[in-house]
Amino acid sequence: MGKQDNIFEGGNLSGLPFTFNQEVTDVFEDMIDRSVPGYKTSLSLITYNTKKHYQPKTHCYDIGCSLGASSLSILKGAKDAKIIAIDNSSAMIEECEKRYKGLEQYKAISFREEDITESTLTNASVIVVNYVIQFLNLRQRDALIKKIYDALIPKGVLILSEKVHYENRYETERVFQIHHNFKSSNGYTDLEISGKRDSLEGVLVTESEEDHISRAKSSGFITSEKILSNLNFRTFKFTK
Ligand code: GEK
Repeated sequence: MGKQDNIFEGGNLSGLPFTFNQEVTDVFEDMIDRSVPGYKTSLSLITYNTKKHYQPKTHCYDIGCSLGASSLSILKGAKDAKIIAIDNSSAMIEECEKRYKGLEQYKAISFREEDITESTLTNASVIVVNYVIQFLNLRQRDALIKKIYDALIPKGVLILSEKVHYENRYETERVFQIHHNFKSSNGYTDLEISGKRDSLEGVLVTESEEDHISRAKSSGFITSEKILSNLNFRTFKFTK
């Protein structure tokens, strides 16, 4: 576990947009755990669904792997899987290499510093995208979900987690308020919360639950299931 997140203690002093740099990498686990309700449950669901859907001699992908938490969850579900973990943050990938390289129990995971919009994906039975496409532009999201569909073998699954908003503005505001309280109860001050929100403006762009389902359907996925709903965060399982 890394350091405690106090990056926005003074608000967004520099006015800079949020990036996954060294400073964020150093506190990432604390940051995601205190900011994303249901994060740990999403990891358990990855293990559970990998156990159910992994098919031997196929790849599993962890797209936007950060520090590899989803990769470790995949590995718990399929001990003989070959896992390819991709992230375009050099700080994140360097930290993964430092933590896991050379350790026998993690040799199934290969970490790649790559922009996922340019990666080639093949022969997969399980692809995990845990809170990542919210950082891509809309055209890139369409192309990525289609690329994932094409890379999956029949009965393969995409497990997708995202922050969402509601079509109804009042519901968005209501849940936004409860999410704010969730972060406060995890020790963030109002200044920290608003500082991070400013820095994420235009960087993390949410869509509605329906947007994600309709994108998956138009990419070809046959079934869609909502497997986790916690405030304004969702996890879906889409099956080919
Ligand atoms: C987890 N999945 O712990 N190409 C590759 N990586 C990208 C791209 C891109 N174009 N855009 C963003 N990322 C993890 C948590 S965090 C979620 C994922 C969050 C990467 C980015 O560098 C970061 O590491 C990750 O997506 C998002 O289960 O911070 O809310």
